[in-house]
Amino acid sequence: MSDKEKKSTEVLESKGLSRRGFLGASAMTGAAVVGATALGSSIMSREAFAEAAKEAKSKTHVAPGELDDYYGFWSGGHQGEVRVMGVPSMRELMRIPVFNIDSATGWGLTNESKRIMGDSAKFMNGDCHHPHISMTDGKYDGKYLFINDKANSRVARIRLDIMKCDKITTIPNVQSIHGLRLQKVPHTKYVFANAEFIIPHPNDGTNFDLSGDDAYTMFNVIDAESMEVAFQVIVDGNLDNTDADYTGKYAAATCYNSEEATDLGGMMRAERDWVVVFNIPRIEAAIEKGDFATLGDSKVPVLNGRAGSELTRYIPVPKNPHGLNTSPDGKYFIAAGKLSPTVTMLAIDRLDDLFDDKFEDPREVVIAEVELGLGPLHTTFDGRGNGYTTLFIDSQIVKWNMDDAIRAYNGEDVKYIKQKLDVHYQPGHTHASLTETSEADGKWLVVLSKFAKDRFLPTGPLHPENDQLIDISGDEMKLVHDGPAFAEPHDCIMARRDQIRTKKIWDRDDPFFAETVKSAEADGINLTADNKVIRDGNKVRVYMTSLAPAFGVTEFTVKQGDEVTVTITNIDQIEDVTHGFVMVNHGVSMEISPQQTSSITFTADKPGLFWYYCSWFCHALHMEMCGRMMVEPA
Ligand code: K7E
Ligand code: CUA
Ligand code: CA
Repeated sequence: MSDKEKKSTEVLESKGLSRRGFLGASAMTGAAVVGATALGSSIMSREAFAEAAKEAKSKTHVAPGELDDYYGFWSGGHQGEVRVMGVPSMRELMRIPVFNIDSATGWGLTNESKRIMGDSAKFMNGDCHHPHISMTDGKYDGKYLFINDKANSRVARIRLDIMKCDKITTIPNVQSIHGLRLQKVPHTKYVFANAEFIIPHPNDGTNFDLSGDDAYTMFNVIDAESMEVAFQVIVDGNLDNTDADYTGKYAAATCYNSEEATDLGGMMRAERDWVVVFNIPRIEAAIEKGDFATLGDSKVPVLNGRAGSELTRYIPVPKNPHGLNTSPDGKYFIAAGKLSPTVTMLAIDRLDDLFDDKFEDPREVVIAEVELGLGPLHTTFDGRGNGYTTLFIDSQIVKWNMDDAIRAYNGEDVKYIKQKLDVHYQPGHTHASLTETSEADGKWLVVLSKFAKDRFLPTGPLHPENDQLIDISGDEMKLVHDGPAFAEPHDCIMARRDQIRTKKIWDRDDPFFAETVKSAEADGINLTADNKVIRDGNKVRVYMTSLAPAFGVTEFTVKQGDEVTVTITNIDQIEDVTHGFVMVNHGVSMEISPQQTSSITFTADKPGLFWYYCSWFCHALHMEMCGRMMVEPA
């Protein structure tokens, strides 16, 4: 401990508070700054601290057997999955593997998941940032959740009725899908996905120059049902985050590299970069008219949306802007300044005039640009007219009133900043309950802090992050919970629990494993009844049922070098009775939930006897649920 720290600990202890207690108390009341320098003025009494802690506990406490009010979906960042959380308990309910390989469920190992991953199944990593739930009329419809993969330029869809990924699309002609949002109105027909990095076209190794017109990145729009890329729009600069409006007409994206530089210094040169607005009906009309080109082998319509095009408008905003968020009243696109201490509010109802060239200066759509603090990254809303913006450098979340911000921008003497609350530490995204919909309910706010430092038991050089839960239902923000998170939930989304309707057991005709059912039928197999081994040259197909606590086939024989496909149908009808299948020493593992069919293919490359067993605890005799594969030498 340094002298300074020792001193502060002494002072704290003399006031009946530990350093840790001080951190907690200060955070809970939103009082002043954390740290030894701010001692004295902001210390609560011991009683007040105990009272605040008790209140916080009662707010987030979801007793054993009780259910949370909200589903939260957290991105898993460069870990590649989506995590399902209960809010306000912040309990982790489930993990949905998407861009990663998952040993428990067999994601990335089973034939069903490999089919969904398609050509990109060869990649074992992903980097997901932005999970978003499909909407109808500006409200969550609970059908799908979409998420980007920055690492391998993909967009995935999760079916929320089964909480499994059912489609993954690699976006052609671009690198690194980052910002992702959905069309809100009339329904999520389109997924808007920003590609971040500028690349040469064609990118075939003949040209590495990024300065010419044949180097660019694109705004990508995916059909939410088919998951095919509907169109791509060439832009100037690059693209970071995006959001859509509540008319279905506009999407907007931040650009931090208007300089089109390849180095850090260059990307920070300009005082302003921009928000680019996309006019969706005009783009659709241009495609209708055949006003597009294609690139290479891709059939996706590519349109020119560079400055001067009728399809886009470029609005200068300061400086390396990052988050782009639509207020739930549908009035504003709000860009967070990142290298500028400001947020810029763009009036969506002025965009028609902007596109009709009624303004000399595109900055006419800027209705306010106000200072909030250092390093503003993302904004969320309570549905009562307030925005909440994370301040990365200040390690704070700032609550500000949008109407007051506009009045202040117009010269009135109003305080638009309502409160600043310390968060721990360096927050990125923030998300309030139902905030991306017209139903923003102003109850809970999650702040996803990038650094946990000393907030949890130490875990070695690699620390968890810290997802903090803040009660925003009253006038004051109150920090009520710290939740450690593994790398790196950039963003999360919360929906009311009644908005998500899940299946209890699988339907036998579920498309998730329909291909597997089809090929079994071609083998003359009735999956829910038959236990059979079919030999087809050096391919062996083993079909079996599982019913707790036994597999339908408990021994089978193959030849060394055979390609073996094991297809298992769980004929248990009881909710929660999931079986697993692990073939020892073969890298084979998968989940088979009630009424599900799962299959996995491997090579029996070693002669000998190999046990297989059930890996999901299903029965008192779960350990006994096993069988043997005999591999005869070639
Ligand atoms: Cu701010 Cu990828 Cu949404 Cu991270 S991005 S924080
Ligand atoms: Cu079947 Cu454990
Ligand atoms: Ca810049």
